[in-house]
Amino acid sequence: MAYMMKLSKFFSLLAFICMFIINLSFPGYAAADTLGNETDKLALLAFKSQITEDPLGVLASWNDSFHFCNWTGVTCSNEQQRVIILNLQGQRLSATLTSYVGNFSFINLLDLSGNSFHGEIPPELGKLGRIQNLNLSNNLLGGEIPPVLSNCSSLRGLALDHNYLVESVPPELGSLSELRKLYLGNNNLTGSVPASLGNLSSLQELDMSYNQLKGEIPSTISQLMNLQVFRLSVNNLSGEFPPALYNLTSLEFLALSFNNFTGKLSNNIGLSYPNLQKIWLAYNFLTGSIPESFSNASNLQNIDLLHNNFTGKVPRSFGKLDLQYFSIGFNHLGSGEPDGLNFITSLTNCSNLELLHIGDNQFEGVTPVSIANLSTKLIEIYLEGNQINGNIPKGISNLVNLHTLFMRSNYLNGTIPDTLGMLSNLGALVLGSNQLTGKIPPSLGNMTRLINLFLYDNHLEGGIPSSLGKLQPTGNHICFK
Ligand SMILES: *[C@@H]1O[C@H](CO)[C@@H](O)[C@H](O)[C@H]1NC(C)=O
Ligand SMILES: *[C@@H]1O[C@H](CO)[C@@H](O)[C@H](O)[C@H]1NC(C)=O
Ligand SMILES: *[C@@H]1O[C@H](CO)[C@@H](O)[C@H](O)[C@H]1NC(C)=O
Ligand SMILES: *[C@@H]1O[C@H](CO)[C@@H](O)[C@H](O)[C@H]1NC(C)=O
Ligand SMILES: *[C@@H]1O[C@H](CO)[C@@H](O)[C@H](O)[C@H]1NC(C)=O
Ligand SMILES: *[C@@H]1O[C@H](CO)[C@@H](O)[C@H](O)[C@H]1NC(C)=O
Ligand SMILES: *[C@@H]1O[C@H](CO)[C@@H](O)[C@H](O)[C@H]1NC(C)=O
Ligand SMILES: *[C@@H]1O[C@H](CO)[C@@H](O)[C@H](O)[C@H]1NC(C)=O
Ligand SMILES: *[C@@H]1O[C@H](CO)[C@@H](O)[C@H](O)[C@H]1NC(C)=O
Ligand SMILES: *[C@@H]1O[C@H](CO)[C@@H](O)[C@H](O)[C@H]1NC(C)=O
Ligand SMILES: *[C@@H]1O[C@H](CO)[C@@H](O)[C@H](O)[C@H]1NC(C)=O
Ligand SMILES: *[C@H]1O[C@@H](CO)[C@H](O)[C@@H](O)[C@@H]1NC(C)=O
Repeated sequence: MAYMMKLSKFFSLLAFICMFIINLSFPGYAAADTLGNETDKLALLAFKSQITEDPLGVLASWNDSFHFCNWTGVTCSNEQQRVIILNLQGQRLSATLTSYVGNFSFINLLDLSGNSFHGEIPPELGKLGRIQNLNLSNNLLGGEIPPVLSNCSSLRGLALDHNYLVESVPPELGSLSELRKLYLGNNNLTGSVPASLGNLSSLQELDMSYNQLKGEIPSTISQLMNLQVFRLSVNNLSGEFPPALYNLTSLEFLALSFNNFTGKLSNNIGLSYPNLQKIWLAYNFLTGSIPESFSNASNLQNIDLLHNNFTGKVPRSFGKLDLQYFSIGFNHLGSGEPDGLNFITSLTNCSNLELLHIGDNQFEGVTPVSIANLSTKLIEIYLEGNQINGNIPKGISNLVNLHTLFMRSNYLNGTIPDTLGMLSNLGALVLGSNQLTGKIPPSLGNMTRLINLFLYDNHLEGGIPSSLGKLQPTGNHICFK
């Protein structure tokens, strides 16, 4: 041990002596540094020379009255006075990106997001060996993603989303072993999801939604053990719901809506994702039943399974979750089950529920009166397009924050409860195509925010109550016939 200490002391001393010698024998060391920061200044001036619009005048300070390290958006390292940050986020600048940006060899953060940069991404960015965050999101950039960005081996965040990028995602990006966040969404990317992305072992967030990616999700994705956010909505992806996804146990947000996924969900899906908060699978071709195990994902708040081919009963276990958003409309759920709506009673435990969409399914039976005990935070309820019979429960008037109540195209009978008039926030009341009888309650005139009132195709009688005349201003759509 003592021997080791001595040895390490010896090496420190040696290092010190060496530095001393280098400084003595290479006075050019300092000169090279001067040249270095001169390079940065040249690059900043080249960057500025491309700017065609600067409505906020952010680059006004970029002149010789100030050292470039004091120019707006520029941060330098203290000692060497090299640019380490260039942050011009949201400054409404319009320009093409000069290839000189590749000369900021000490840069750590380059954030040009939220401007109007156009043209292509210069491949010279691949020279930025120290860059940790490159954010070009929300611009007008076109062309391909330069594969050479994979040379930026320190990258932790790469955001190129909300541009007009085309062609495929370069497989080379799979070598960015430090990458935490990869945002490529809202572009026009084609081709498939590169299997190499499975090598991004540090990845926490992957967003490639709103592109034209096709093919299957590669099974290598199962290696992304730190992935928390996985978003591929609005693409042309296909194949069975990828089994590889069940290995992503860190997932908090899974979004695959608007693709062509088929097949069933694993019965154990909820057990796979202890941290899951949101799952969006709307507009696919998923079949089978909705797994009961979702209730084991105890952090789940937001479920969107709209417009798939799910069948069978809705598990009552959803009441165990603190759901905010429960959307299972446009499926084939509830067929032939007279008690198929009983799960609504279990949802009364969800005290933060804001949206309930079970419309356009095959639910039968009477609306449970327990609907009145759902969360008063509810803003939207969609029950339309089912085979629901019986009365509209009076107690629905408890749901004082409702903006939207859709119950059209069912077999509802009895009268319209006059208590509905208490829903003073309601903007849309859609009860058309049912078997409602009796008079239109004058109390509906109390719903001063009502814009859409649809009562057509029922067996209502009597006139239109004069109180409804209060429902102003113009632009209201009131339809009785
Ligand atoms: C570059 O750095 C050197 C040493 O820190 C300094 O003397 C010189 O003024 C700097 N040049 C510019 C253009 O900032
Ligand atoms: C440099 O910019 C500052 C701030 O915009 C301005 O006050 C100054 O007049 C400019 N100097 C030159 C030489 O343009
Ligand atoms: C930047 O400006 C501050 C004061 O405005 C000054 O103290 C500092 O020396 C300037 N930095 C450089 C690198 O010129
Ligand atoms: C990227 O790295 C490769 C291999 O290390 C090298 O040949 C190439 O010149 C680099 N490109 C850039 C733009 O730095
Ligand atoms: C990029 O910048 C935008 C704001 O313009 C921000 O919302 C986003 O989180 C940034 N992305 C990364 C990966 O830093
Ligand atoms: C993608 O391409 C289509 C046509 O190929 C075009 O209509 C659309 O605007 C493009 N979208 C983006 C975000 O570039
Ligand atoms: C996805 O489904 C749509 C609608 O059925 C179809 O038009 C499209 O060709 C499908 N795309 C793929 C890649 O399978
Ligand atoms: C998922 O993990 C299990 C073990 O935890 C492994 O046997 C299986 O091969 C993995 N699946 C995929 C698609 O990687
Ligand atoms: C899924 O539902 C759609 C629309 O309801 C239907 O056209 C299609 O045949 C169904 N597919 C399967 C596999 O059930
Ligand atoms: C409404 O329909 C239910 C079941 O379909 C029936 O039992 C009930 O008598 C009907 N009530 C009225 C008022 O028509
Ligand atoms: C609602 O309207 C009815 C009839 O138009 C009226 O008698 C009643 O007082 C109103 N109720 C409230 C709470 O405003
Ligand atoms: C770095 O940028 C390139 C353009 O990509 C220029 O051609 C070089 O002259 C520049 N190098 C220096 C030292 O400024």
